[in-house]
Amino acid sequence: MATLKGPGAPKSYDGSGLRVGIVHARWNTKIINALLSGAKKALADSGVKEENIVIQSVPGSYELPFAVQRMYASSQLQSTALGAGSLVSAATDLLGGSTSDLPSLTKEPASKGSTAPFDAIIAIGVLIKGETMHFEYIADATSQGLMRVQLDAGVPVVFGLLTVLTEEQGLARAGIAGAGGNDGHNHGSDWGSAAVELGVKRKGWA
Ligand code: DLZ
Repeated sequence: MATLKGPGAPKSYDGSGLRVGIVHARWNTKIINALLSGAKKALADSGVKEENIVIQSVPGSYELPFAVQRMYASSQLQSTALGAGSLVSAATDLLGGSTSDLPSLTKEPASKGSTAPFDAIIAIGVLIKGETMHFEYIADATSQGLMRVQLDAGVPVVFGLLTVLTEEQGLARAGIAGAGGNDGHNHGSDWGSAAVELGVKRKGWA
């Protein structure tokens, strides 16, 4: 049945060629963990390979924009360094030399995953309103920061920041059974799907 809320009829995108980053805050861990699971499941359901999902954590939501920015920049650097490393290796092979003294960044990483820059990054945080103005400041700064990073870097940053009035509302939006107003829907799942859709579309918008 069609509903008013949510991203509309689901369309599936093939995420098998994508590399996706997730950065999550640790405040309100129970809700965060459920949202993270929902996001990971949606990525896997769209074909994103486990080895191409990189997860980092930060203390609180306020740290998310900086972490996303550095994570993306370092993935670009790693990709460039490895590309340069292959060229140096090929040139050294041609000259009959050795690459064993090259800086470690130019060597193949231990992971079997892709070394391409991230196609999308999901930022996950849960802000629960307290009695002071902290909530408003952090919510505003984090939202603005995440938007700025995605436009400056040209990489989709999925807005996985829940801003709720009570813990109960947070639990409900993470699909945790028994929470008030819970329809079983996990918003993390929408964020995983959004990352795949934007990651795939961005390749065509390059
Ligand atoms: C300080 C703070 C407060 C009051 N509430 C939350 C919250 O509900 N969710 C969250 O993710 N982080 C919270 N923080 C921590 C800040 O985001 C940040 O980690 C600290 O101010 C250190 O920069």
